[in-house]
Amino acid sequence: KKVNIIENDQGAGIPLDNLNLHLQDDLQRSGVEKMEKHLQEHTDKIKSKGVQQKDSLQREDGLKQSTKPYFPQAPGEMGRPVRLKKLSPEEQKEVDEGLQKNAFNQYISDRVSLHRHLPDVRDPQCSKQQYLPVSQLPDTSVIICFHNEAWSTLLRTVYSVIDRSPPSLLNEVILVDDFSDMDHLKQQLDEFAVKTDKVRVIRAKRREGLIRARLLGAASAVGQVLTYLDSHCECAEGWLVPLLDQIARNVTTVVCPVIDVINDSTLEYHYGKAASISVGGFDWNMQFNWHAIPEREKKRRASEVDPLHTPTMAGGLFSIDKAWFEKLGTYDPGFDIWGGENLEISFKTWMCGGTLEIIPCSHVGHIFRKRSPYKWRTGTNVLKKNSIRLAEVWLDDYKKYYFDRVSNDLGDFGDVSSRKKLRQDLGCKSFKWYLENVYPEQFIPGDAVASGEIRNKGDASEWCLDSLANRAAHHKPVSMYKCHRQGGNQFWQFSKEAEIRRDDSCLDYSGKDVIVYPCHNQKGNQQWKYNTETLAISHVSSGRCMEMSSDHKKVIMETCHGSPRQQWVVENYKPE
Ligand code: LR7
Ligand code: MN
Repeated sequence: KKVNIIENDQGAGIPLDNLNLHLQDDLQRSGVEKMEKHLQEHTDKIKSKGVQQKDSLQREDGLKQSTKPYFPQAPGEMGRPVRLKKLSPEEQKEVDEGLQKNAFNQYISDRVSLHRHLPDVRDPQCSKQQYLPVSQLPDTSVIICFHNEAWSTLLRTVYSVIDRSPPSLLNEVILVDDFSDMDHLKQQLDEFAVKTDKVRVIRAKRREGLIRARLLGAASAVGQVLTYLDSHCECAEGWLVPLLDQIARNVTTVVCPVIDVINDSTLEYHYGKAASISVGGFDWNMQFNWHAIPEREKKRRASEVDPLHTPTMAGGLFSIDKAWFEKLGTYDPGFDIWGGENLEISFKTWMCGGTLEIIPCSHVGHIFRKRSPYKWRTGTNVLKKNSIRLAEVWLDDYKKYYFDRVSNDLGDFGDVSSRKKLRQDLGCKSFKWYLENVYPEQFIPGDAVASGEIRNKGDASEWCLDSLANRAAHHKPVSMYKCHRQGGNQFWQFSKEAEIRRDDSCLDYSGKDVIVYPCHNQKGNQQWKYNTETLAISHVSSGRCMEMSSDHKKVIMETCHGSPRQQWVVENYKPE
């Protein structure tokens, strides 16, 4: 059977009985009584008034809920999770293929309405925010770049924009095809665009990568504001006005919605309270990360739903005044495929006179996935090259902390002279200013006592202390791995405060494993001592010594006895 997802206005477009999904079950599991009641009321309203629905947060701005009728019981409605029943081997095959191609559950996405309703995820305090009338707001071109996106996720992104944006503010939706080869993204997509009056498709003539694809979109956009989205998003009710309002007040303000998580295996739409929103940071691997709102920022704002200053943005979802984006020199066109551009636009915005904010009353969902499903270029480390260009141009002397992370092996990163000139012509502030004023929480590795690998002397001295670099590795035991001299997961620093750390992650021992834990600056379980004569690394409060396990896999803590497996060579150790 073929699922008709093209004209999918009503539920999944196929009779519910034929769907092999745990519908009733999902309603009970996630909905509890509140959801059932909400759905019932919603259905009654639709029945009694045709399809018009009043939104409690509706204002004089033409904002209204999607007016499509819907089946409350349809899969994924109101952002509920969809789970599959036991599948036949053929169905399972289809699920697996979808996962393989997209790194999210396409099988489920294909069965969720392209116009599904979402709960109103805005904080109740948002109804008190005052926005300028629509007539005083700039209009926007929404630019969505994709390389081999699934049909249902791409179209759901587009429809969520059209269904939930005041028509007069939505100038156009530009779909930039970054040289996809999937069939449905060819003629079928052109035909779709022709049928709508707002959607345009432009196509890259070769694989450009998402950054140059975004520049292609910007070059042909006619709206006053550019709004970028990934190709697997869902804009929630009321998402656009709070973004444009903030730009209308000051064109140098760059704004991001709150990014809600759409689950990659159930398509559930998750959202949290305004107080639990995170702000963006970065580590010295030049990787973006999330943080709790700093105290200074909590004090600065009158309300939890006021615009939130953020040192960096995640990258994919934001609005920027088109002229301001151009003044800032858009993105470095030397950035290939993916990555680095999010930090570039963040640093530039702050350093060159603008402000970067997260707008708590604007929500957009994004399918977060655990791996990248498409091909990158082979032969070069694209992300590293982008990050080196970024550091060369924007980090001043601080670039050395990143270069340490890649063992100062810069390779060929191309020519950045025109980007440096751009920075100079704009008269942007220093990176030091940025760190002191915009991101004072950032750990600066400068005064570390040691930086580099930590190599064990036992069993041929081939084994190094190793961890996973990302935050997800927090609370995981640190382990041993063959030394590779590439920095990364084997890069450690001894801080003056006697921690063994990388960025915000510290080695922590509380009696069981040595784990990677957020640094707390309280010494305690995070205080270590290196003895340059015995080469022992000891834990101050327990008095035990770090030892490599006999299978070279684990780090164990033992009574100190000085055997080679308790001896460590700490690179660049220079005690004060
Ligand atoms: O070669 C490519 N060409 C493309 O057009 C590679 C990707 N793309 C498209 C792709 O189809 C997608 O729409 O670019 C978009 C981003 O790629 P994803 O979705 O594979 O990666 P991601 O979600 O991890 O992307 C995050 O980081 C990127 C690189 O820095 C971009 O900034 C993305 O926009 C960004 N996504 C978000 O900020 C959403 C929230 C994720 C977080 C944190
Ligand atoms: Mn994405």
